[in-house]
Amino acid sequence: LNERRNLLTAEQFAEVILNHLTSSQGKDPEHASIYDWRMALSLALRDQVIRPWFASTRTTYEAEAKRVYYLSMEFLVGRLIEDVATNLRAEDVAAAAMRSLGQDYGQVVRDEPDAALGNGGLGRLAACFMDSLATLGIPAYGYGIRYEHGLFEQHFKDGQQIETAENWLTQRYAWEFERPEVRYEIGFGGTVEKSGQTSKWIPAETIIASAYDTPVVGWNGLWANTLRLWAAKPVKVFDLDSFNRGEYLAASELEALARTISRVLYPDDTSEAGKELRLKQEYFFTAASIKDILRRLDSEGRVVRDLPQRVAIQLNDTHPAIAGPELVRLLVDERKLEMENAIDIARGCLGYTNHTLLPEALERWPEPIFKRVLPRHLEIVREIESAHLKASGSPVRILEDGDVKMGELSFIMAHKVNGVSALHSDLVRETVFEQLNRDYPDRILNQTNGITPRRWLHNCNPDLRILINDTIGTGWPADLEQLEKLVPHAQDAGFLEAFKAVKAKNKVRVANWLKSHHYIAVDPDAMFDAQIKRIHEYKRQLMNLLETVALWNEIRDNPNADWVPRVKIFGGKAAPGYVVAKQIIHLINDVAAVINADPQVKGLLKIVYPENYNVSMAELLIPATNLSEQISTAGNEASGTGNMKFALNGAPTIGTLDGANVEIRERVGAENFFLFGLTAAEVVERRKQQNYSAAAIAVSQRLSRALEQIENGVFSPGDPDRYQGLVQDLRQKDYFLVTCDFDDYFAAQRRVDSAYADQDSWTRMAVLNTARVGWFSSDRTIADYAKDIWNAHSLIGGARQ
Ligand code: 26V
Repeated sequence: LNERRNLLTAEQFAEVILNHLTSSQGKDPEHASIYDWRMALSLALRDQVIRPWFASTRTTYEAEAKRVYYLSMEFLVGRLIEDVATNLRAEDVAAAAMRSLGQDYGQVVRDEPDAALGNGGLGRLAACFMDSLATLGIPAYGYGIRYEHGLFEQHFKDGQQIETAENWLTQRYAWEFERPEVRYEIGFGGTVEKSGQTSKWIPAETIIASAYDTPVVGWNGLWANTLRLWAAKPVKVFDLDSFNRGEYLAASELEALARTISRVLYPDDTSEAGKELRLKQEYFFTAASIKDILRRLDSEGRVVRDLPQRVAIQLNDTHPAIAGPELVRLLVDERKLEMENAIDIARGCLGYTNHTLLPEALERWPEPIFKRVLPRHLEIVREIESAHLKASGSPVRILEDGDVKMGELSFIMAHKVNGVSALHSDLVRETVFEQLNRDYPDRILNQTNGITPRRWLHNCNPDLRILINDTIGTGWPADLEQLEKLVPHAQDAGFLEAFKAVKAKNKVRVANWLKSHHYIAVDPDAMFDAQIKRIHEYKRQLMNLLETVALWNEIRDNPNADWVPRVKIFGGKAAPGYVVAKQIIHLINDVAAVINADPQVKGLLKIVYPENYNVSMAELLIPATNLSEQISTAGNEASGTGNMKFALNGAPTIGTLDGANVEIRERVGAENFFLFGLTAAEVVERRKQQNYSAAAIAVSQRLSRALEQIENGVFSPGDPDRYQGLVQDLRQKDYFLVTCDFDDYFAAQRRVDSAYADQDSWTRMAVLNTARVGWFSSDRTIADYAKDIWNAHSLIGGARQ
């Protein structure tokens, strides 16, 4: 196994880079741009991944090992240079090589655009899972879509969000290999031909799914898996006849139409779009992946009866739910299995992860659309439904109210269904799938999310990495619970001092970046309080902002009190069609403009909201944060993973008992977590009461005042009515109970202030957060999926070295 890594010296590596600069980029050092250098470095690193990649394929084949297929509409990968370099343990060699070539390694690293093929938590989780699958040496493929345009770029104009197309593929993507020979025809529409017992789907249109492979290397370079992304291409690239007739647009129309399927990532992660194109995207990448899986099975001389022993297919939410009907279709229509047998075989392979309970995010497809795009699959869904009704006597249907319900379909077609935190899995059992849980009592299980410690500590927080290495050794990146060994050091004044110094340095780094990239001055000695995530009502950025306004009032009323200086950092995008979320963004920026210009709170309170939050920005901000805001309405955040990233980097949480916050608090200790707010059960009860928000506002002076200021235009003097609607909703409905939790939140923030004032005890809290969250490594999560759902195994003994 150790032969897998090709350890080069810095000199040798520099030569490889230089070779790529000339041979791959066609430049000499005198004329190379930073892009050329980045390509050369990336390709040189990619070269080093090939050996473990091939060796992993060979090992898997020889061991006849079961493979895991992770089907996900989103992979929010971010940058890869540092990730690959550190996993190969070649970061020093790479940096030294670049230095010897006269290049600034850090600058080249930061030149890489994020691969932003995801919206948020669900997509980033898929990327962390790919890292852990490779680190654990589990044979696996990630399957997804090679979007031409990733998540839109966010700009602010007069405080409002403007979206522009993201364009990562205008530059070559250094990490991928195009596989023109791996292509499948994917059909849409058409009719179903019957003859006797057999059915055959005759699609009306066909496009090509074409594979692009990115190797994903694990820690220590011992194993590499493949992320295979599908691009849509036309069957016929160009219509020469049209061209010759002078119809130039028509000549390329086929190509443009086909490519539409993989053109753009859907930017809405809550409201069910119900758009035909989205269904086509889902079927496109799922069908290509299933064909690829069966082709591999065939090539290994296996029969489809072996599928459940050979193959585990995990559905990342319902987006690839059509995998069930598609696999059944291929087994029945093309391989002539009996329907019920085919359904059982498919179920033996499939697992389904639920990531949200929000009703508007649960996918349902109107039957007419479904039938138009996938006529044969609709028939198969009916067969699946009858088999389920017959076997279980359950009243739950897949087809209901004219819709195909993808959650029910996924549940019924999967042998295991999991939630993503303990609380969320309980709610999955008790709410959306209550009846199905009774029908299939052993199907639901929990798999609490995790994060990769390589990206989210080792790489993003180099000074903390060094301090931890010096204190407990270097075993932790592959065995994160070793961080427990830091616990005794929480009593060591010298260690606390060093830990605090790391945080201070990271804050200076952010302050400098805010100055140079956003022209904002912040005091690095102030508390950095961050809420960075998608803008959603249930995440309650609005409550955070109201608390900021109330604090502003309080400081102005008592300017001579002992205030703890704070910088409130917001980051995040709103779905382009989510009007309320966009108003919240506008309001954050409006409030920031007023508060930041107020001399009375200068040095005490500041709001910063850098535009275009993404994975790379998270890597910069998280290590510099003192306080992590995880304040969703209990029962709504399935897990959260940002919460884990902050705790790991020494930022205690202010939060509700929601998602994985519950488990984080249990592990770090209640005394190291600032808890407030209604519980999930209390939220349900409160919603039954009449006028709960009016009642909550009536008893809170602070809240009333802040709401009045916002609705009277204090923060929008040129347009005083701007936020009437937003505030009216809080007064009259407030579905997410911002008003009900406000006072408790404000009080918790003041407990934070006092705790922060004692810097020694605050740092001790921060250390204990880092020390006790090792369990939230995605290595643990993946090991548990492998054991409880996939029955898949590691093919490397010594990953933890
Ligand atoms: C839904 C839809 C609906 C149709 C349009 C496109 C689209 C895209 C994504 C989604 C599902 C979003 C669900 C999601 O991201 N859930 C988050 O998953 C994280 C990983 O498990 C978890 O930590 C977050 O709490 C949860 O909100």
